[in-house]
Amino acid sequence: MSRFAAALAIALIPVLAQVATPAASAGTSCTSLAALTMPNVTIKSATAVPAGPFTPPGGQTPVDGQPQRGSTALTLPAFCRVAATLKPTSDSDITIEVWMPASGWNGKYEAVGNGAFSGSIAYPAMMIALAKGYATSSTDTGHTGNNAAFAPGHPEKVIDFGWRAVHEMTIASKAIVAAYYDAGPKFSYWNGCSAGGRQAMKEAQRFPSDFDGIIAGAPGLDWTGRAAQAVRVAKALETNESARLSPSQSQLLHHAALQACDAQDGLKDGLIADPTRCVFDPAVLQCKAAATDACLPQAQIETARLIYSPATNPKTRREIAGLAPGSELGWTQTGWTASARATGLDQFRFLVFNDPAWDVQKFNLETDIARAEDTDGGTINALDPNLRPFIDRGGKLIQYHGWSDPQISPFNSTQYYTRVLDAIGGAVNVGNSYRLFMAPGMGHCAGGEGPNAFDMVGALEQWVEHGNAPDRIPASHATNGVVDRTRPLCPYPQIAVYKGAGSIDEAASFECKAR
Ligand SMILES: [Ca+2]
Repeated sequence: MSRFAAALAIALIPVLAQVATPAASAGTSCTSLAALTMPNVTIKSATAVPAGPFTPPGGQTPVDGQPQRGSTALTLPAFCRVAATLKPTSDSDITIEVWMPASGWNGKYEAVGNGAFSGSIAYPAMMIALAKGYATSSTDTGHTGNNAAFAPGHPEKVIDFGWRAVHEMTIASKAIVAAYYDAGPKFSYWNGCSAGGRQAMKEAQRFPSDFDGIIAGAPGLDWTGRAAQAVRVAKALETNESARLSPSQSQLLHHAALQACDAQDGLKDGLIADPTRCVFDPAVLQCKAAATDACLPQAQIETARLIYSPATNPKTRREIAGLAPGSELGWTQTGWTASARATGLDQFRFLVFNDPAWDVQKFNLETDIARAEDTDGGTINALDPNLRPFIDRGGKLIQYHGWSDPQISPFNSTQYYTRVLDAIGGAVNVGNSYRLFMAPGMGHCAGGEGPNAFDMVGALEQWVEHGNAPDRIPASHATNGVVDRTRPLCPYPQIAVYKGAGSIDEAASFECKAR
């Protein structure tokens, strides 16, 4: 037991004694949590929220079960809502919320992740978890606002954002759950995508005992490499309007990429199942004479090549991934997504150069990839391939990534997976604990032309609680709310291979196979 945990246990004794029958008097026991004392934790409020429609601060609510901004409130069961401030250092100011069902708790804890530079509680994801019966929590990662202006002069806040806020939140949340129910969670899970996927990997790498199971969606694990790529492309296009790709040119490029690689995976279905084998040269679209809508000028060919192309960290020789063929419909006219550009710009001006006036035109490919990685020093980047401690304690990790992600390159996921195999001994050792599921045609955490809806939490629970490793995970695609295709997602490097009979829109017609 750590010093912190020992102090916590002592602090909890009087509280637990008061909570004799938590299920029968949940309201009372909820408000009594306000008196809970823990080192470096200040409980700000403990409120019994009645069942009914709930609109969180900021109005963010889930849409179709996805934690995106929406307009309708979700009806939630009655729950205990605890808000607390954590100060693991004198410069820390970490806000967390912990929500616990007043009745019908499934005995589990599901922590949820953030996006980009975070800076706010992920209420929509908490609402989804709570509605399913989980105790759940989220943190603002130690600052407010979705940018990195907090960073200069605040190295401890950078660490809080990098990994400490999530870890401290997890420790405090488990204690609050234990105090409320008079029993800690039977199982603890992490569920996050994008920045939340990066947080997932950080937990698996640094704190192997925090979670029994971890879901890492589209992880921004090469945070500085992604920042460099987005800024590299923005630099080339922001002052050179004539080299940008219009939406119709991106569409043209997308069709050409499909033309080159769709059938290569064994089935012409509008999806590139294995972009690692896709050899696509945008030059096939080069205008032969005067430019028309059906061809691309030389400048646009070069832009496409730039967006696909990897760079290299000149110091480590590690590849910094470009985007995959098939992702073109998600590109913006200045390259990667606006969020990727904004996050990249903030990384350099606030965290690398400590100069709010730094602009993408100052980016130097030869020096700044390494400089960004060195400056970070593994604080935000989640590149450590040693998952051995997490695996040895029995942890399970499901990682997923859309192949058409225009925001965080899917090659980040495949490259990291390969590095883990290299580091700790091959697929046989790793496959019982860590599996990667690549989703053809899926965008960033959601959306896209490919099947992009699935139940990762359910798959993880089967693995953790019943020992059923996910050999295939059912996924579906819907148009206007109507499912028009189902397809299994397969553990990488397997892909879903058509059996040769039956509908290509039915998952049953496919098997997961290595090619
Ligand atoms: Ca195909």
